[in-house]
Amino acid sequence: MSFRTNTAIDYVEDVSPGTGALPPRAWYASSDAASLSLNGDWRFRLSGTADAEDDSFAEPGYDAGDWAEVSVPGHWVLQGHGAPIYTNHLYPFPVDPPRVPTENPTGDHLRVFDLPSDWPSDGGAVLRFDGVESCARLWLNGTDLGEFKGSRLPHEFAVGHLLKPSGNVLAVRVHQWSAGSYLEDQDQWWLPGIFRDVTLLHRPAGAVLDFFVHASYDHVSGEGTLKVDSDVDGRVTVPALDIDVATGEPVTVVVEPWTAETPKLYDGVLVTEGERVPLRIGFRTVVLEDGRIKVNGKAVLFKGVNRHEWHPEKGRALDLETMRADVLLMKRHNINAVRTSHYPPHPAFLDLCDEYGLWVIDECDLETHGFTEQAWRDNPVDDDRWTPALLDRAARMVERDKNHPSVVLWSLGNEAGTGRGLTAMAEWIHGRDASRLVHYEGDINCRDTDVYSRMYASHAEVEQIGRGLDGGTLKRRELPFILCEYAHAMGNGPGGLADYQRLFESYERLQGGFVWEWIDHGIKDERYGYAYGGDFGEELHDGNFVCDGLVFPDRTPSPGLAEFKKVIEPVAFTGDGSDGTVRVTNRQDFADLSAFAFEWSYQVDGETVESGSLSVPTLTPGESADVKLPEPPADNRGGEAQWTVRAVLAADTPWGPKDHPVAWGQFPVTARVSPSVAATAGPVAGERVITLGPASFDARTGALRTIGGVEVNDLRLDVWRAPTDNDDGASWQDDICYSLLWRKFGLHRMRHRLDAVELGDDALTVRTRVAPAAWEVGLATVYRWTSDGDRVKLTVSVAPEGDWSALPLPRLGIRFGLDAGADLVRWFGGGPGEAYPDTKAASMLGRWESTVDGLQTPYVRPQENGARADVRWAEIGGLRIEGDPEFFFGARRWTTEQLDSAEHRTDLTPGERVWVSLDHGQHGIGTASCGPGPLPQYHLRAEPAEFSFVFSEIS
Ligand code: IPT
Repeated sequence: MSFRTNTAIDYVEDVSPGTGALPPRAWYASSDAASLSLNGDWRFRLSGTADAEDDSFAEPGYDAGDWAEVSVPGHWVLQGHGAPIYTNHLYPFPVDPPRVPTENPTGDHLRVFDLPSDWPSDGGAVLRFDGVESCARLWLNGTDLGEFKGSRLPHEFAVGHLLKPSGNVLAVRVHQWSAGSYLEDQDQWWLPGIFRDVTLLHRPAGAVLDFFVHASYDHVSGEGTLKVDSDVDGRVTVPALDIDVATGEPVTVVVEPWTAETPKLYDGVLVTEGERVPLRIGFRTVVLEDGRIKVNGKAVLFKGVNRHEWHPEKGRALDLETMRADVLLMKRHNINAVRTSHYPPHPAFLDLCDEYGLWVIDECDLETHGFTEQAWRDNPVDDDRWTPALLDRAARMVERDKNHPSVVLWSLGNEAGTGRGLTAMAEWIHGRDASRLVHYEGDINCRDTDVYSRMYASHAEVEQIGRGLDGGTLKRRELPFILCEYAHAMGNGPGGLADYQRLFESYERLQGGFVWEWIDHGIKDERYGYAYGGDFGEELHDGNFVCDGLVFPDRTPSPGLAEFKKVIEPVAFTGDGSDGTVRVTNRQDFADLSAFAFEWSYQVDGETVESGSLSVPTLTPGESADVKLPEPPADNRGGEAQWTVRAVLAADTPWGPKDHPVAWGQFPVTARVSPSVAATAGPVAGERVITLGPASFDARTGALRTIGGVEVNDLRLDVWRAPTDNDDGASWQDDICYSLLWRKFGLHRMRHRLDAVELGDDALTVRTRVAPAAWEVGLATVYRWTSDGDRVKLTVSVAPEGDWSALPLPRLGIRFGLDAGADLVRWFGGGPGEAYPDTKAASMLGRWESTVDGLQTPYVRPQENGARADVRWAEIGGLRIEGDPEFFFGARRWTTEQLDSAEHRTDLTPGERVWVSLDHGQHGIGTASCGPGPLPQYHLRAEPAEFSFVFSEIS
């Protein structure tokens, strides 16, 4: 005998989007209809399976007094019930669509509420859920309202007939796993719960239902045409434009258009018999024309980021201030576009994009990436049974967000392979909204899409595409190109941003890209600081691949964001300054330069000696002008001199204060004079010690011991760095996992053989061979010390031996230990932040100061970090160090080996010494954690090298 278990939960594994919900419509906040937020503390009971408990809890009178509480919006796994799971693309359950595991954490949520005393007695009411992961069934006052899937999409239910003045019982059963989970395999934490708002909306008789604001802009006539289609007839007024028309009627007037650079919104009102709805209208026209995405007649260049919703304590339950923080940070870092990877965001985020000005690719809540493991067999997007669910998702996104001027492209989803379901979505979207373009990266031939989009293509390939030499279908060849993901910002990096930007600006077909990604999804955790995949005992996980953002989990900008800001700045300063002019270019697409004020300053040895304002013509987009610099100040003091020019905000703006820096450039005037030390002192051998000028050395080993009163230990050649995530690369591209190669050849366990300690008349020379066990490769390394009596100069010569051709060096320099009291660091060189050969654009030449702790970049998974580039001199722990040539400077309270073995920040504890690194070279960073490695010009090849440092004690 066989029997089927509980059929009452069949909906969980049903491919359909659900039953009972109202048709999707525009999301808006009414001016006058009452609403009641049901956010707050809800009673909560977790059970291990979908049917462990019956639904009697939904009955009025049920006593949930002994249940726990969770806050809504929220994820129960971040509130002490169960644990989050992180997988990139693998489904954390057996792939057997649409079946899900019997072990299916199910959260029963219960909330009893009264209506406010002034709640209107007429009309209806709607209960709106803005986001529930992944499947919910609900009851109001014991009546079953239905169930739904589509986690990051709104669902509304008509409930007016069920409401009572007081004691309403809203019961919601949420299942972590459902058929919908197969459609939601995004690279992120699996976080069940009611994670967006729950709201009860009064619907007066004659209220607005759905409406569609069509607001186009004719860039030739300068006129905008407004037409508001509304399910319920009414009037539309826009006072600033003297508009007062019936719904459905077009009206054309002269307007200021909306763009991300000039986000002009007109306030309006839609009035029906029963309701007033505020409108914020932005006039703009998006078209595909001449193979370009054009807005208001102009091709746009996306300087974008991929934004997941993230908060280190609340997961994807974001409050308005967190959303605003994202938008402000983006605007302040010159970012002009967001792809809402990989689902429609909280609707308030799009309001902010309208208001502050960001182009948006609004992406549907759809990813089936895990099916790649079975060559996409059974992929729901190519199976007609799932098509209603896909169309439902497309409609819920488009209908909800269609009135946002910021949304310029709809995206079908991410990494879902190809199939008829996607085609159906694209057709439906094109039919419903002809005023925007359709994007989907997986559609490699652009069968259904209006833009050719790729992720992580190398610079070389992007250049081929830019030149139109990439081939592909005829349709694709006529389309513009974007990188919907590039520059994987995991850990230290991304490297190569400036090189991508140069390509975007060189080829018209390339319309920019979206850095992957905005924020590290680290979870605040007492044990680790921030937790990542595997920290919750997941049986399958993808480690810290979830921490790959331009901002840390707490939204502190990482050096990658500073680099991106520099690379995409809206004003370029070029030329060499030597002829007394600098070329200023307006790199914006729409605005002139009138929002910016310009300044010059003149530095000698990094110190500003004079500054003033620079007058720059307002320049139309794309236009350049040669601007005259003042006469250079007479007093060069024989030092290294340069101009710095900057563009800052001329006045307060909604997103940044007056004087907020937006762009800069530097132009050398007189070159640096390298330090010179006359070798006038000679080494003097004592019994145990050799002295040379201010320095003393171990007589047997030639090892440096002191410089003046400063003790120095273990000074020696260093080639090892704690591999970055990009050095570690990705499993699917082993060939560029440099750290594998480095470890294989033992660069982390180099041995230092002492060959000779030679005392000459004017130099102490220590000859060594630095090499790993088991291999023939080695570095013949000579340390030559000279002194003028006050200072001591070390010249390091390195000659590779053996075949190093396939093996770049992680770094090449020296390291040494100083007393732990060393703390304050001052330097003249690149700063204020870290920089490596291919992440150096934002490194500004100047005088900088920090503490040792302040030099560290807190990558969630510890790795090489904190180098300052182009350093002329640095001071630390009583020592002054001058480089010839300039060097990378770093200092930390732990060794490279400790940094290498740490998995979380909490594994790093200060030791007895401060370890200083002076590097002649660093290997580039690249983005091989998902994408190309460093470009060849940033490889640190093992080649003969010579570099010097002059040490003196600071008196
Ligand atoms: C790409 C995904 O679209 C994105 O969600 C994220 O996983 C990113 O990679 C890496 O962090 S897919 C890529 C592995 C081809």
